[in-house]
Amino acid sequence: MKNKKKLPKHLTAIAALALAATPANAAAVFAEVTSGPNNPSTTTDELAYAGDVSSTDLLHGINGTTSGTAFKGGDAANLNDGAHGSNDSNVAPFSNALGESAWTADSGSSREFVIGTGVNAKGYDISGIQSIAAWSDAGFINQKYDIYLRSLGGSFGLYATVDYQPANDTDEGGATKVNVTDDIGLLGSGIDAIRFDFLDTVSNNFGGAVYREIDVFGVATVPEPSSAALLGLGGLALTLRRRRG
Ligand SMILES: [Ca+2]
Ligand SMILES: [Ca+2]
Repeated sequence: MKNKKKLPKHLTAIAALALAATPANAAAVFAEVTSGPNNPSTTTDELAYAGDVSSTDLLHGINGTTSGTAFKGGDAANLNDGAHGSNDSNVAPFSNALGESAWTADSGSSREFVIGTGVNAKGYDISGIQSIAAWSDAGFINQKYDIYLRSLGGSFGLYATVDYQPANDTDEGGATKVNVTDDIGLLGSGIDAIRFDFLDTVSNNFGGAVYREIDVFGVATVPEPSSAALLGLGGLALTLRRRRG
């Protein structure tokens, strides 16, 4: 009887390496800052993070879709239009600043973005999310929302909940910024859509929060390493056949 080839051991070794490379404790990391909260807030407070808004992130130019409770005011499209908008400084009329904002309902508003399959038809690697809220009062700078990620060909799954509420509910304002990253480097890979479900905050019950922008950062997912491993196995099999020949 011929000696059996060693290929199964190579397969076992590759599988073991793959398992060893799989991180065990992926977790969201939140970096949260505020200007204020103050009563009254100042123009400096409200525009503190205006320069951080991105117009080159994955959501830029994408039409979002609202579901659940309608936004309270402004325009939900302002979540990803690449612009922060002006301050309202607690001075009427507020219409200019509100027209440049996305004011969520007290709870239950959702906004979904389909970012697509990307240049490699594999979806996107998501490396970070940034959300900025700013308003002069009523605690409308308090941020609380669920982040849902959808894998290409899959369904939405809850990634993490942002919950940053430094202002009290009636009179404080300013600005807040939350940056979400992951301790293993990516929030998700092969992602083709993202959804934000806005949750109830301690803000005035007249509304939830006044968001100026939500940015999603990442790049198109590249073909999986397993493809390269398969190519390597193919080369090994070819070598074995040549040896036999
Ligand atoms: Ca905006
Ligand atoms: Ca943006």
